Amino acid sequence: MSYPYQLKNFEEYQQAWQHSVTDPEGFWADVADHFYWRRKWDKVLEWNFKEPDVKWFTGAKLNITENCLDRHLGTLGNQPAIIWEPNDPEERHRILTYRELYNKVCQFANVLKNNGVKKGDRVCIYMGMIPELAIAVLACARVGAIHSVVFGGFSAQSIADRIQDAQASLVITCDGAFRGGKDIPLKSVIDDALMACPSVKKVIVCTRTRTPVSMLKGRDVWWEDEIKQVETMGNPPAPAEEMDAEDTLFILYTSGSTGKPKGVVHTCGGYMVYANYTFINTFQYKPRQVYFCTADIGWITGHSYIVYGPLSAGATTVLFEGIPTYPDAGRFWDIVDKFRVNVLYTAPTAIRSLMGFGLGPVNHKDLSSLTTLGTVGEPINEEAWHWYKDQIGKGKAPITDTWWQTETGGIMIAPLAGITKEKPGYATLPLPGIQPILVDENGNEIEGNGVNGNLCIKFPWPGMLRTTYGDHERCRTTYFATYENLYFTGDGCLRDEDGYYRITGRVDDVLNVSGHRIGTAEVENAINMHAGVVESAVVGYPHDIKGQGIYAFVITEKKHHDLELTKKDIIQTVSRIIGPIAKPDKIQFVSGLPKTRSGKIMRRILRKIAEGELDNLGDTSTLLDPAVVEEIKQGRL
Ligand code: 7RM
Repeated sequence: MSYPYQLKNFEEYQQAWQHSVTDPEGFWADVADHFYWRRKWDKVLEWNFKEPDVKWFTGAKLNITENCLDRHLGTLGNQPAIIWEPNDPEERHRILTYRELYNKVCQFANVLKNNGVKKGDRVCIYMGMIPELAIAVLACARVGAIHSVVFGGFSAQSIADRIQDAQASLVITCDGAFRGGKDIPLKSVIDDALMACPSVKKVIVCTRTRTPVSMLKGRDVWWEDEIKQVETMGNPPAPAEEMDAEDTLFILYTSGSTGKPKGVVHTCGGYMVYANYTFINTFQYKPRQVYFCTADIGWITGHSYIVYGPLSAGATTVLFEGIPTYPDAGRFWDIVDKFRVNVLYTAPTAIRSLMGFGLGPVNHKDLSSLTTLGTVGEPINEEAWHWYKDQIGKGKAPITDTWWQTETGGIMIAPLAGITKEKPGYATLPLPGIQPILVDENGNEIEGNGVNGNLCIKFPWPGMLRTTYGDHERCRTTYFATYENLYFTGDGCLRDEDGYYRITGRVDDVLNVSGHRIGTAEVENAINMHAGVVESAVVGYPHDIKGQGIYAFVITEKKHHDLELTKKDIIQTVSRIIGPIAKPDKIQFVSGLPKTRSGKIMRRILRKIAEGELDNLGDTSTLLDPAVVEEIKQGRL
């Protein structure tokens, strides 16, 4: 593989960015030319941000798996595609070459077909981080089914919501998943979820933990048995389904400011081009390098930068089943050492947490293979940035702080590693093809440098979301209605004197806890499910490791009960309704909440209290009951 569209120096970056603004269609056509299309496009781009209606590469036909697998077989057939590192370091790792991965994806594509899956069907995938997860994702793409991967940390209720919204007909899961010292009983969670999901006709269960499971006759089948079936059929070929560039590739649910997560829709052609282009340019990936992204495939980072970006580039991608601190806080460094990892892409929360263990777990690990470091998911504080730079990169590996979102499909603002300048805490400059602008509350563009505003994007890019599944109006109101003719990111942003961008965090009611997006309304809904709760309000507060912690103000029924027990119950409830990632860190019982005369909760005040900024709460005189603020301040945790 060579990457003719990989930018090599700052001049090329500047020229490419200019080109992408003056002639976006020409710019993207040049990139897209380097993929395998069954048929090329009639038109590069048609768009309006009003409806919105955005189409890239219209008329083009392709299958993304032919770009990730088939086209590499001749040259890279024996190269490792996936290196899998198990949770337990004592267990043997697995290496799948491009040919082996291709064969397995084809086999499982036939399994899907044998189980009635057709183009356009929705398939929910709920698995741990094992190679079969990547195989399942790619097999869906091969047969034209729309995958909806649900992170293994979500609860039965969350899965059920997502399955119902997408009307999925098939679920792929495992008996269980190993994560650190825990076994998560995935199949039993699925069984609970499916009680409320009549659309699901089949469940394919892959063996991992050998946890006992119950298999429902006529519905549940074993992955391994189904593979044997395909082998008995003599492993027939699995031709890739011909997809339109604008056919849906996948749905991925993400939290917003309302209580219900949205199904972000990505399409085959544009997403492929964008995931690949951003992978190659941001990380400056060179053929044969070993690349390790520590995200979970259940999040967009895993979709774009464990599976589709790297594989479409013929890269070697490391898939790690476990967690950074198991069996000890040196695990990432052991993996870097073991596989001679060149590019490491992780989250600030992981860096901060590992930093807390000191240098013991880092010392005596050979990290000399590392040429490039990346971060994603949340703002990185300077201390963590420098630790990453000095202790992990030994001062010589560039760091790329990548800003992007589930909705953007791929990296938007980031240094091109080693090519454009880096600045601690800054995502720096937009990739060529991306036109960010800052606006004030009225939607007026804020020009010049040394300014703060809401971050918007003013021109389409191939990886952007097309809709939110089953509810286009929601897509319009969430992203395209706040400011006319702009995509609104929900993030606040600073553009410094040099024109470099620094993301300051969400300006809506979305929290970012350890790089996971969680809506405050979602957590409130879950808390309110608890029988003793009357009302609640949730805000974020600065947390040393997680970035943000969850602070819940809760009104309970006026009964004599054990408040400590109620706290535990509430945490349990949130864990059951959403998943452990949404558990509140602090719960303060209050007798009332600060509300405006129209009954709207004044979150601004609660946020200030949670942050400990008690002296500057602003004007509270217009509140329905100003006295309640004093009580909340007194009881602050
Ligand atoms: C990739 C991903 C998106 C939100 C986004 C931001 C925050 C992501 C950075 C960042 C500061 C970064 N998708 N965010 N990257 N903030 N610097 N480099 O995380 O949909 O799950 O979250 O995450 O607020 O809007 S996501």
